[in-house]
Amino acid sequence: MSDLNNITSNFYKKISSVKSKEDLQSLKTEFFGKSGEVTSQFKSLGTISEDKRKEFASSLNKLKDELTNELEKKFIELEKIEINEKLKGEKVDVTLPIRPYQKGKIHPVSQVIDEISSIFSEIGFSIAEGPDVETEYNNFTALNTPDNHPARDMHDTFYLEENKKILLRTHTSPVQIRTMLNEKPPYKIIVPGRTYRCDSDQTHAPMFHQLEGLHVDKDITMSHLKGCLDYFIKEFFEVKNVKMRFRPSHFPFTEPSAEVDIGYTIENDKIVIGEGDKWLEILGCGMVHPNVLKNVKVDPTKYQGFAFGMGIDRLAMLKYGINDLRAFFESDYRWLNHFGFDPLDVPTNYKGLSK
Ligand code: 2NL
Repeated sequence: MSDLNNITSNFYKKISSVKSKEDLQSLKTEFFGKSGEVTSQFKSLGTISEDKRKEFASSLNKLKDELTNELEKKFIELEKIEINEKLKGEKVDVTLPIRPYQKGKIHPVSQVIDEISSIFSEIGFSIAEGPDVETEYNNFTALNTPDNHPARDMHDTFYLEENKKILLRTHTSPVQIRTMLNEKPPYKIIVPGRTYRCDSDQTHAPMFHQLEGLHVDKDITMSHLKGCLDYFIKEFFEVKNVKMRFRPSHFPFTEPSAEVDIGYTIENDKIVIGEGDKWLEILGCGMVHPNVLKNVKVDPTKYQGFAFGMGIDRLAMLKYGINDLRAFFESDYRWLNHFGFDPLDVPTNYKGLSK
C-alpha cells in the first residue's frame, strides 16, 4: 500500500513541473509504459497472497483512474496554452489602414453589373440568376418564339445536342421563365448574366453579357416602363437630363414592343450622353406578351407587366470610353489595370456610382 502512496505523491510532484506535451508523454511512459511504475504494480498482482489481492487490485485501479485523469487534464491545459501562444503571434490589428496597393481589379463588365444592380435595388427590384445551359423550352417556346423563328436557327444558336433540346441560352429571359414558374406573382426582378450566340466579329463576341428586367403585377402599364427606364438611364450615365425616344419594334415575347434611343453629341472627340441631335440605341423593351404569361400559368387578365433587355458590354464601352469589344475577353493584365476598378470601391447610388 505504501508503494502506491509513494507512486501517487511522486506522480503529483512530477506532473506539477511538466511544461510541454513532450514532458507529459515521457511522464506517461514513466508510469504507464511497458516497464512503467503503475504497470509493474499490475504485473505484481500475481505474486500477492489471495486474501490481499482483491483489495490491492481495487486500490491499484483507483490509482490508475486518478492518474490517467490527471494526465488528461494536463493535456487539455497544455493544449490551451499552446493555442493561446499561437494566437498571440497571429494577432490582426483591424484598425490598421489597408495595404497601399491592390492586387487585382474589377472588370468593367462586373463593375457595370454592380452599378445596374445598385440602381434597380433602390426601386425594389431583386436580382435573379440561372444556368447558362438551358432547355429549348425555357429559351424559346415559353417565350412565344415560334418553331420557325430565325432566332432558333443553327447559325445563331449554340445547340448542345443533335435534337436541339439543350442549348446555351441566347438571352437571360429563361431565368424570368424559371422565376415565374417557381413563384407566385408579383415579380420584380433584374437578371444579369452570360449569353451566347454563334457570332464573332469586331462588334460581336460569341459570349456576351445581358441584363433583363421584369415587373409583373396588377395594373402595370407602359408608363411604369417609361418611368423606370428614364430613372435607370439618368442614374447609370450620372446625368440630370436624358433625351429618350421609344421606337416601335418587334420581339416575340412582348406586345407592344419598342426600342429605346437616347440623345448624345460628340464633344472633343468624346461622347456626351443626354443632350444633342444624335440618337443611340440602348435597349429593347415592351409589355409582356399574354402568351408568355399563359405559358407560366399567370392569368393575363389579372396580371400585366413590362420587360426590357440590354447588352451590358456595350453599356460598359459607352460609359467608360472603351473602343474594342474583344479586349473585354482577352484577360490582358495591362488592359485590366487600365480599365479595371478598385475592388474596395463598391458602387452605390448614394455615393455616386463610379466615383
Ligand atoms: C434586347 C431586347 C428584350 C425582353 C427582352 C422579356 C422576358 C420575358 C418576357 C418578356 Cl420572360 N420579355 N424580355 C423583352 C423585351 C426586350 O431584350 O435588345 N436585348 C438585348
